[in-house]
Amino acid sequence: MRIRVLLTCVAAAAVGLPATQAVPRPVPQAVPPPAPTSAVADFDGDGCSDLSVWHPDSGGWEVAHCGDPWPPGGGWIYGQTLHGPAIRAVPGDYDGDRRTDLAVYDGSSGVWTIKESGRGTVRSEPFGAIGDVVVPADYDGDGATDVAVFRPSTGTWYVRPSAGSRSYAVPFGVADDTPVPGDYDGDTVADLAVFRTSSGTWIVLRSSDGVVTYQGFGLPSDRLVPADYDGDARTDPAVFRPSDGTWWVLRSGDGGVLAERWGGHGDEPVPADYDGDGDADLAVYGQGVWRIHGSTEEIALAGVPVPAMYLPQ
Ligand SMILES: [Ca+2]
Ligand SMILES: [Ca+2]
Ligand SMILES: [Ca+2]
Ligand SMILES: [Ca+2]
Repeated sequence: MRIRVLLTCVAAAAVGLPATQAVPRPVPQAVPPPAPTSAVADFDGDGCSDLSVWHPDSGGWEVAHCGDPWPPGGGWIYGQTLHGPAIRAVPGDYDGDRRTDLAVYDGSSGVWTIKESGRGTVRSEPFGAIGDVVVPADYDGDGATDVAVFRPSTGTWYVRPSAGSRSYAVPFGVADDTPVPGDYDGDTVADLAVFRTSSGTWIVLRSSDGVVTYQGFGLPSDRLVPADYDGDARTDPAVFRPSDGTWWVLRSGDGGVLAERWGGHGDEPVPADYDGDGDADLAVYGQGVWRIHGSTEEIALAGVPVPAMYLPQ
């Protein structure tokens, strides 16, 4: 739209219109929706997830931008954040510029430290207590990740909306639940959701209508890997079974179930949209090597894989 406005002004000047003549206003266009839910670990904001790792011992981040030739050249970036035994990476787009920000959470103090990609500034926010589980997501739908925690002891979610409204608390879930926030109803607002391990049930509080839904899917021993695998902009309940490397995905689009082996025992699931086509790709990381579904290439990049930091803990 910016290009169109510029051309209009240039055209008016070229034909010698008086300065007071109104330049035709551009036709309002729909605001593009926030980045799809599958665009995790997208440090340059091009819509595809970047191969990236975080080093807990040094606080260093290494990012090889997707689409760049391997080994990484100009697209390679490197950043530094705090490190220590209680520090965990919490990547997200906290300033809403569509680029993932380097961010960490100190579980011993409840302080978030975020290096905003837009302005390059670092901000610290105390939000959380010892024992809380971090659940950053876009709960107010403004396109920016919100700082948030789930307190298992009380089953309460605490959210600090990025749009500036007051922090709030919502009781949803019980102590043994695993929080699995995502946009299950596709309204671009993250839904509070938990996986009830005792029964293998996904319980979602839909942001669109406030209705709570229940869906049995997965076993207590499965790894939880919710993402948008069918590309309909709705999070799909999904699990990775470490014992045999099978992915089970409950597709939101047609309600069908995808079961596919990709990876094996000891591999860590790292689903993300590595080719930028709008849906999350099955992918695993094991012993420093990445294997992405649909690619015969195996890529060595060792550290804590950043896409895994988006998955439920
Ligand atoms: Ca950002
Ligand atoms: Ca937000
Ligand atoms: Ca939603
Ligand atoms: Ca989906």
